Amino acid sequence: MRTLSTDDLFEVMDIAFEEMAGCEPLKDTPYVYDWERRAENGFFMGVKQAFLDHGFVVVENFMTEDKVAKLREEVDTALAEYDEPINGDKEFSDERVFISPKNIAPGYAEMRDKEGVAGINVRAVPDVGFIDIFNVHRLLSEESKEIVEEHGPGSFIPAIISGYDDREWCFDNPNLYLRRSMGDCAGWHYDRAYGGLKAFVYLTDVETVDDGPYSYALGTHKEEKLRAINKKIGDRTGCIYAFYEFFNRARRVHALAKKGALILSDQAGAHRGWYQEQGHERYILVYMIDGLKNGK
Ligand SMILES: O=C(O)CCC(=O)C(=O)O
Ligand SMILES: [Fe+2]
Repeated sequence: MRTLSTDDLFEVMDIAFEEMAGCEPLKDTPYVYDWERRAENGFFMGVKQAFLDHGFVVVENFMTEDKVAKLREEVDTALAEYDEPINGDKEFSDERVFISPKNIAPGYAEMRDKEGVAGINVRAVPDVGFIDIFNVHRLLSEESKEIVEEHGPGSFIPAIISGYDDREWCFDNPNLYLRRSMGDCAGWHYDRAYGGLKAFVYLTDVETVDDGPYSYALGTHKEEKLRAINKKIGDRTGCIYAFYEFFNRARRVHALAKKGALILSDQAGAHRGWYQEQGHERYILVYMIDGLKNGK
């Protein structure tokens, strides 16, 4: 009898978990589109269908290179200005929390949720070194604020997500993620505290897995039973994020794309940032999109 390798064993377990949960098979709808082909028949319906089927869709060339460059330049300037550690949030941050205006020192959740506070936070375990810039628009020029607006709430995204389910969607504060040489980070998870959608725009080329792409397990957004099984395992093992490690690996995709690409993602599905190699950096503009049910 052939002995199973660890990889084989995990593959068998992944499939067994899906069968136990009665998952839908992976759909073959394409999940990569090109904004430059938006005038072609079926473009918008294609993007919409992909998002429904997979909970994930990539639209390349969504932001032009000059606009990406402008945002990058201003973000880098802002980062260089906030080099004074102010406060540490024990649960989610290491000791480097930089905020504006400088006399307010909120914690992670407050910066995430509070409109008007631009905050730069460096995360602690399990995302050591991960930099969040909350309310990034507050640090930008009027021209760049407009770029942020026109690629989020002012773009085609509201039309794509309207009728997605019974929730009403509203754009929350824009954020920016920066990861540099982050070999380790949180594993596969869903967003427990934040069950909504996110739209990401890459501000760096993320063309190989070494760049630490955003990664997604297609179709897992709809698999409530599978998510519940995973949650139980995560709770029992003391995982501090919302564990969603077990799914058929055939579903796993990496968003590999040049700067300017848009990724639309349902955060109820299994996702993670991939491991990054030394010397690689990744900037992402992030739109949080909240789902309201009956106005709540
Ligand atoms: O791309 C990453 O680094 C992880 C992002 C993530 O988990 C999220 O935005 O919810
Ligand atoms: Fe997440």
